Amino acid sequence: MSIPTDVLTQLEHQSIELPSWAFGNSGTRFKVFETPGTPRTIEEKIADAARVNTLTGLAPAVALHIPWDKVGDYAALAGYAEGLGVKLGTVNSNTFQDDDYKLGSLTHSDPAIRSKAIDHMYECIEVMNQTGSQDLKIWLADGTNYPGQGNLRARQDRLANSLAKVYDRLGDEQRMVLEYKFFEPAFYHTDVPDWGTSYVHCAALGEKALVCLDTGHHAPGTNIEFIVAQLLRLGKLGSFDFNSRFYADDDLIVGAADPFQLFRIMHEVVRGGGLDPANKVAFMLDQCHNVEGKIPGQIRSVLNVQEMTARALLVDSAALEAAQNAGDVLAANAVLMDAFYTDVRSDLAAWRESRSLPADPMAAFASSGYQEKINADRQGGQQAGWGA
Ligand code: LRH
Ligand code: MN
Ligand code: MN
Repeated sequence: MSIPTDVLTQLEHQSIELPSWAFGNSGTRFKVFETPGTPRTIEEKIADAARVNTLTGLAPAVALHIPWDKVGDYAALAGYAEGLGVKLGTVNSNTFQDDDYKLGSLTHSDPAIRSKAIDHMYECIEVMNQTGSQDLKIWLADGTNYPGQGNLRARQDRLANSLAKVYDRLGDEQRMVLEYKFFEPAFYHTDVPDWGTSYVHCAALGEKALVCLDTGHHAPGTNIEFIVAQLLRLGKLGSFDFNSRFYADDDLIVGAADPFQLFRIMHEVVRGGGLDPANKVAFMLDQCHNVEGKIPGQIRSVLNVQEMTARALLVDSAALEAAQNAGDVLAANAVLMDAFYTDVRSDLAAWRESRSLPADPMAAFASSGYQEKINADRQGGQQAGWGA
């Protein structure tokens, strides 16, 4: 079969932001493996990300993490990125690697520590002013390990208060995306553990505050596509952090652990208008490549997202609706499964070639000599951030 033109047209606008930290060395708490060719600077991370975009046409933006990607002149960094054909995207805040934040950041009981965390968010907004980025991403490690350790309700009140101060600093075109995660590093309670809590805060803040859904941040068995449908329905799905997981926050290649789940998520994205640029849903990867090559790991990831988007776009929505309304359970399920089981890889390869992109970006990267060159040129690469 060949993919209909209207599906290809929708795929043309797809863009998936890459995390700068995917290119740095990372690992587990047991070991961070050194990888040849690892970037030593943010410029080198951007160069690697730009390479993914050149080969796939899918990744025109790079997300920064502050302070991991701190530089003196962000406007110059944006110019450097543009020279390589990419933009600087989401600015990720980091209030999880400073001793002061051991017992919390935006929720801390000490006003001085809350102020320090708020000032960090202001610093990130200043970076956004210089890079022209749209989104400030806030993920908090805040939480407690033992019942009684903290006042759960007072922490929510302080969180609301701190977030309001950050929100007030946002420019007209800027947004805040509040990421939730059910546990880790806190093991008893987390202050933003689920989409509902993120939604409650975002709804109170206003239209520039939206929920960030990291696919690895749910309890096993959670129906993530339901959350996608609900947030799109509420107009509050701001962004995705895509990755996949077998156990917890594994940060594996998106679509690797459960391609069917990725398909179901993309089906709800398509159905809820999430691919329409007017709805401004930002698609980002949040992954770490501990044992596999980092650039090919990112290429594989964006191709997986594209493939599952294409399959989701192939769902015969009229037939699906008719079967649903007729109460024909198995026919409705069959419509969905027909699209999921459709192998779109050769069609997408041909389409890439028609747009002067390599038919097989993985093979094109392997034979390009880029990896060999950076292996030789770069000595002493940086770790992704944590464990550094
Ligand atoms: C937290 C998280 C968040 C951080 C990133 C490094 O687990 O998903 O998005 O910024 O990892
Ligand atoms: Mn994340
Ligand atoms: Mn995570």
